[in-house]
Amino acid sequence: MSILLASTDFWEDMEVWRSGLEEAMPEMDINVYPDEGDVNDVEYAVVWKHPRGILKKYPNLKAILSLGAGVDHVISDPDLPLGLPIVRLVDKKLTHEMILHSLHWVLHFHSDQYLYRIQQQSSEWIQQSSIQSEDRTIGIMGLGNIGKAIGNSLVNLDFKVIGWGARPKESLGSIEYYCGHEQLEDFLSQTHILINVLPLTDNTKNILTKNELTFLPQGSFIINIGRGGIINENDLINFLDSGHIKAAALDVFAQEPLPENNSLWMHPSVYVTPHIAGQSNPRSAAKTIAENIRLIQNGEAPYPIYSLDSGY
Ligand code: OXD
Repeated sequence: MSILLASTDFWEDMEVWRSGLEEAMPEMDINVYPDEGDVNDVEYAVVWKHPRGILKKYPNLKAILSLGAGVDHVISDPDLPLGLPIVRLVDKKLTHEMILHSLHWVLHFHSDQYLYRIQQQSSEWIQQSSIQSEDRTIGIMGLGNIGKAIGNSLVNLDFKVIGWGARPKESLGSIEYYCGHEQLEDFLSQTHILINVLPLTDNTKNILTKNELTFLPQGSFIINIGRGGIINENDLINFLDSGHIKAAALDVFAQEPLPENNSLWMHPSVYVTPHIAGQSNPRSAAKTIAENIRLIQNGEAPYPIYSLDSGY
């Protein structure tokens, strides 16, 4: 019985993940691809952008667990073995990082830091009049574990927070919730700072094109920490050029790494970060992954399992 760690992205971190998992599950053999050991022994694949096609090599595979929050990097493998549970990573350290990243940009835009930076370049001393946090509406698209946690931390700072998602939700405390395409306009038209946390699914792909971006109030901001394919990048650039959207902090892109010649790199109103908003923390995430493997071994369901129906 063994666990296989496989990634094409952060090879250099794989030893850290291995020792985290070894500590949490000393009874297991843990290998790092391409050193897979006996293929018949591999029961759990723990992956981030694994080399395409490898997972069908393991006849006794019981589950695929993601090293990150999303699983689009798993399900996009055309050779994925069918019928196995695919387990997302919900880890409190990762959620915490995403909260911090979101707070950073919300505060940056809310308190005009982007403007003071521009003013400084021409030695301009202009005091912008400040807006109270309760008069600023932050709209969050994607109210899963991470979106909710970000929303609650902004509520605690007195921002008005509203949320949007594809499916009805139980009460979200003081976060007013908008649901489905019919309520998207209502949601967007009140949103001064939009935070996208949505996963990429057939339903969310390109959900924000010029038709929807028009609903945002003039001078709004966008923070994208969900997935790049959700916002049409050409339409976003046009809205930034016209000033309808004042600035965007983008951590995720339709193509990653962001190609060198992509105009988002040089756009004066765009802040690019290289998909770092919620980096998995091997020390805490290895424990979460180990707990899920134990649940499967005991015949119980790991959490959360990717659902084919909802696409995440
Ligand atoms: C992700 C992650 O899924 O960084 O994007 O965890």
